[in-house]
Amino acid sequence: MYVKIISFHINRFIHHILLRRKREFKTIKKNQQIYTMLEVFFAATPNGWKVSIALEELKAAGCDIDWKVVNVNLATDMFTDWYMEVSPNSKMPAIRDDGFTMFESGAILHYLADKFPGVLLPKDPHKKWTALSWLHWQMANVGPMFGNRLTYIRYLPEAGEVHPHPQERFGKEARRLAEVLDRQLEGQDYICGEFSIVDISVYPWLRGWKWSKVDLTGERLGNGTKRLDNVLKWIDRVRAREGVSNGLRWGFEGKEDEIDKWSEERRNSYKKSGGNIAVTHGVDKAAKL
Ligand SMILES: N[C@@H](CCC(=O)N[C@@H](CS)C(=O)NCC(=O)O)C(=O)O
Repeated sequence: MYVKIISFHINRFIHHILLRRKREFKTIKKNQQIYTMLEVFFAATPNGWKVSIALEELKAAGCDIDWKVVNVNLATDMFTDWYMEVSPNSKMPAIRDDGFTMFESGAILHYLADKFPGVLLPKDPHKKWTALSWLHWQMANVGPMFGNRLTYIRYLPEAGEVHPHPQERFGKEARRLAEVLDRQLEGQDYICGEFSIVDISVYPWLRGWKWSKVDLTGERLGNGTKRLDNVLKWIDRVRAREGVSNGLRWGFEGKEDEIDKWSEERRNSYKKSGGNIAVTHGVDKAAKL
């Protein structure tokens, strides 16, 4: 009899502990609001900052959201089994929310905006779909063009490879996209009127225009090249937001003075690791196909 009672209590105790552990990873109710534990697979790059900025913007808007940052190493983690389970395309960022994994920054932004309706995407259906057109525009154009421009103008030369044609091609296309953005910003503060995941997706690439050598002022290109004032002002406007400011801090903890002006050491380390990734991941992995 006593044995039965004791074993009943032991079982209940174990059950209680297991349930508590499980709940820590689940969406739980806290003060009547949804409390979310989210893991963010992050590195301090434009695609990584899209997620950090979105999360910090949600927090700044009063959403009850919490997260855990899992810092990933772009050079060594991307092709590991554990990371490919989270991000099958071997790229950062990725998230795991209550055991549910997602990759591709645009999809992650849309997911986060959907989770907290009315904060980072307009509620009006037409405005929302217009914003999503611009989000896809970013994903298919701005990210790849600015990314390739960086690779060819900064990273590959560091690894001893200079390819003038792609340097020029991606540079011209990036500048053209900045002109599209300048026209879209005419007469409005943000890309789709109100601040949204569209601004969050485009900003991390545009803020680095000097680093990717995409001439927004027209001073370097000359020949009457237009100064893209709408874009330049928008960059400052977005930068001034509390959520954006907090999002850009990720990866710069203790070195906040480097957020807007990278030290020589950081620039060299980005060039070096960018060069290594461009050579080894881009060429070796593709060659295995
Ligand atoms: N379209 C993807 C692009 C992600 C991407 O290219 N991420 C880079 C860092 S910014 C990366 O993971 N690079 C590692 C590699 O190419 O091996 C997205 O937006 O999430």
